[in-house]
Amino acid sequence: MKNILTAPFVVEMMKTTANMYRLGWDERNGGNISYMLDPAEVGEYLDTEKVIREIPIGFDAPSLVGKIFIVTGTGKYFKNVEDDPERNLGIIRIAEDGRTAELLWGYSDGGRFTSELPAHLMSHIARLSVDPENRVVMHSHPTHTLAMNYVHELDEKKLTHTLWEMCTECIVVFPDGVGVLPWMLCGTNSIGEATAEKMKEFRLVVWGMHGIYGAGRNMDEAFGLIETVEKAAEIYMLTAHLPRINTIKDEEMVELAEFFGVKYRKDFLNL
Ligand code: 2HA
Ligand code: ZN
Repeated sequence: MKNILTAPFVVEMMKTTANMYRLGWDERNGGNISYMLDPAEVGEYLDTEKVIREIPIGFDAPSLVGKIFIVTGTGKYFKNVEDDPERNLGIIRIAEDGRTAELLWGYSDGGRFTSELPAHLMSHIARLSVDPENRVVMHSHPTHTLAMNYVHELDEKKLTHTLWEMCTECIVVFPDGVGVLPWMLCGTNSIGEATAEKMKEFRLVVWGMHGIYGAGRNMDEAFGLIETVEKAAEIYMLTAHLPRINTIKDEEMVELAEFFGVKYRKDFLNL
């Protein structure tokens, strides 16, 4: 059996959480990541017959039975993952009953997965229904994205349009736009269901005055989506109070989307 601490998926979780902490997006216990793993690859590092303990997930996820995820722990700090991955991360498999998580590794202090597990697993189900290759769901509190939530209308079309205007590459990176939820109580099945509903349409979902969710086929895609929104939001916050002299026009966004061959939300432009 190979050493789990050298597994590429554990190393990726360590590097990504450290990176997000350093960017200032994940203060204290803010943020969480879930990453669906290949059972054969996990089998190189763990005896997958050995279940450490069982933890109820609090809802039914029949379509995820047998799926294995590495997930950040509840109350754990992104800052600390790199120093003690086994305490701050866990590898879980959804049991036959579809409502229990079998702990295969991690949460070594008796802990459990993020309180946002419903939003994560429901988002995985939603993304997999539109993209069978989806693997990563990521939640974060990026500073400028959050700041923008207080001064910009929380409307999907308007928010996406403003973000697209802020960097030339935005419409190419997230042509599907950004879904938006109003402020809602976090950590609940309701916010999970609302997030998943949006995830059928968007890879990015803003949680009003809380943060953002990103989904992708790998860590780079999920991270890159959030990173690009955050960059655009930063430009917005640096310029929103100044007179706007120039802007990227809608016709230019069409030019970009067509040149790069992306399927974009035409209804989010004002043509
Ligand atoms: O887990 O970010 O939304 C900490 C959070 C909750
Ligand atoms: Zn949060």
